[in-house]
Amino acid sequence: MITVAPTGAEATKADVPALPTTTEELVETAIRCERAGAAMVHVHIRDDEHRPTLDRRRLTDTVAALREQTDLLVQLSTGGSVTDPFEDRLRVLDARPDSCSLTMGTVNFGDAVFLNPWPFIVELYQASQAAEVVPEFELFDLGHVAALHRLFDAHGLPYGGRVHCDLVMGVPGGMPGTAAALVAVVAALPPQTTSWSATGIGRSTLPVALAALSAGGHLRVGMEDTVAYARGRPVAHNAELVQRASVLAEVAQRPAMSPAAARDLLQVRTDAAR
Ligand code: KMH
Ligand code: ZN
Repeated sequence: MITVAPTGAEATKADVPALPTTTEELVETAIRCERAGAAMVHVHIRDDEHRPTLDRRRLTDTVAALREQTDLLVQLSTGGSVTDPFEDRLRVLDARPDSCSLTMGTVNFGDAVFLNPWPFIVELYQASQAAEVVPEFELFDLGHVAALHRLFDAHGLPYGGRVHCDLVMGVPGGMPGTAAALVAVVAALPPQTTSWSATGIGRSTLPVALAALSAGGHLRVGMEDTVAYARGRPVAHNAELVQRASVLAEVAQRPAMSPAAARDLLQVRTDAAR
């Protein structure tokens, strides 16, 4: 399964003009990435000034637009940007995505701190169970894996009964984007885990993708995680990164999964909207 994370909350439109920040750009990106082999889109939205926002109406409209134009699973970020308040991050679920990200602990994030205290994790998890939204557990560090064990022990399985994790590697302040770190985290995942993917930030993109493919994982790529295709060569379009991931997956004889197969893998709800 290839997930594309096309926008994120960190890069600015001024610095990275190819970043999809409007709904039109996001939908165009999603269409091209689906054709290139993506099955899921991890969505952060921007306001009219291209700044990160968790505006509820805009989130709902974005989910609808993506569903209308693509068959991709729509995953909304509940991480938002490091300055977003907890209440706004919880209300992301009101937009009724197929999936939501759920980060399993606080982590230094460059010069900032990405806050995910335990009570917030539990509240968001229980809200995802009630809303029938499948969480993707974002793991930035080995300690986040320990928190995942604790979560299942105390609060049971997620909606749908499947457990999908995503290793976010190479964030300055989190685990490094290396094969050794990936192997350590995968070995420590809870037994309830049914699938996992990995993404490497910046220059760790390729090492992490290759390690994930060889270790049986799925892939996340996109301009949220890297804005350079190669040294000194900016990404021109997210579809380039998806295309490269598809080629790597093909070479590894693990070809890209369709959205329908991903829906089955993650057991997202079958919605009247579809
Ligand atoms: N933008 C980061 C602070 C998520 O999407 O849930 C958080 C993030 C994780 O991107
Ligand atoms: Zn994100």
